[in-house]
Amino acid sequence: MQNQNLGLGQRGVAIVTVLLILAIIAVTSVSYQQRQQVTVAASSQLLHRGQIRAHLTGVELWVSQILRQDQQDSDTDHLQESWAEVLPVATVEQGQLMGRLVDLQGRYNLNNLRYGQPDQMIHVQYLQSLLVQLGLDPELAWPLLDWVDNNGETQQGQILEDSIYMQGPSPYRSSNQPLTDTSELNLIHNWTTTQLKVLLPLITVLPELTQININTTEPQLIAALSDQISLVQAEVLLAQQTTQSWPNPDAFINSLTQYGINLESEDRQRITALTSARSHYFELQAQAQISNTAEQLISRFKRLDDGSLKVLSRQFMPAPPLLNRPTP
Ligand SMILES: [Ca+2]
Ligand SMILES: [Ca+2]
Repeated sequence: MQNQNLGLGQRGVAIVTVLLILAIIAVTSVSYQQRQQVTVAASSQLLHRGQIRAHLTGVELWVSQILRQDQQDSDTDHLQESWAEVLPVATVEQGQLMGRLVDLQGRYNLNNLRYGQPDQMIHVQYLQSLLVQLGLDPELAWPLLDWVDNNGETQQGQILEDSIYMQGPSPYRSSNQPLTDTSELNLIHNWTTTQLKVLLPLITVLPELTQININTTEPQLIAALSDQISLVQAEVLLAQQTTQSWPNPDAFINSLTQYGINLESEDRQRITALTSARSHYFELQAQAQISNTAEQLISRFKRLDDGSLKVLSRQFMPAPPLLNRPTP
């Protein structure tokens, strides 16, 4: 009887063990399948990223050819040219692609405050006019000038710049060199995020003195050129950017008379110094998507005299899905 009970007990243990093994196999199997799915998804995403980068690099090569051809075909740059056309969402192998070129000289280069010597004050005064146009404090130009100039004393009051920047909870020193990125502006005395939000669409930082291209710029930058040009007049002037262009700053100045704007010779000289109808610096903004993976490429480059491009920076970033989005 005792042996019979022992036998039943052993069979019970054996059944439980078998069930336990089956349960472990089931769990292991599910876990393996899940791991396999994750591995497949990761491999797939990696493959898609590689394809996306190949497409985006292809766009960069394509725009470099367009800009080289444009250099051969024209002495001016304006918005009716091929380079200025937005590449709409296009279907490529297994995905979509879009992009556009932006003329960085359509914006004001803040490093002109550093590179603009000996006519530095022309640039300080221009930036102050632009700040006023945007409803910002024109005095912001001074801490920016101190940040980029090559000495350690403030322009106003001759205080040591570092004495301002070393007082905060995270002390740092004044840069005393040209800006390398607009994000640096957050570090400058009295410059705030709110002010930057207004200013950023209209400014850039480039590695040499540059002029504003009158054919690709914005009304606020034109109105800041002279007290004689109102924002409304600048908007009317630039409304024609898509159908006509100016071959040089003199032609632009002469066209102002049609609007009853007669500039003093000092204003004419300043506009001639600040503007141009030719651009050397461009930014490519491109996006590509394959399956659910999307990436953005921001490339900044200088077009050299022979038409070739020198890349200043190239940044790949994850991007939200491209489909059903407006152009960037
Ligand atoms: Ca051109
Ligand atoms: Ca300084």
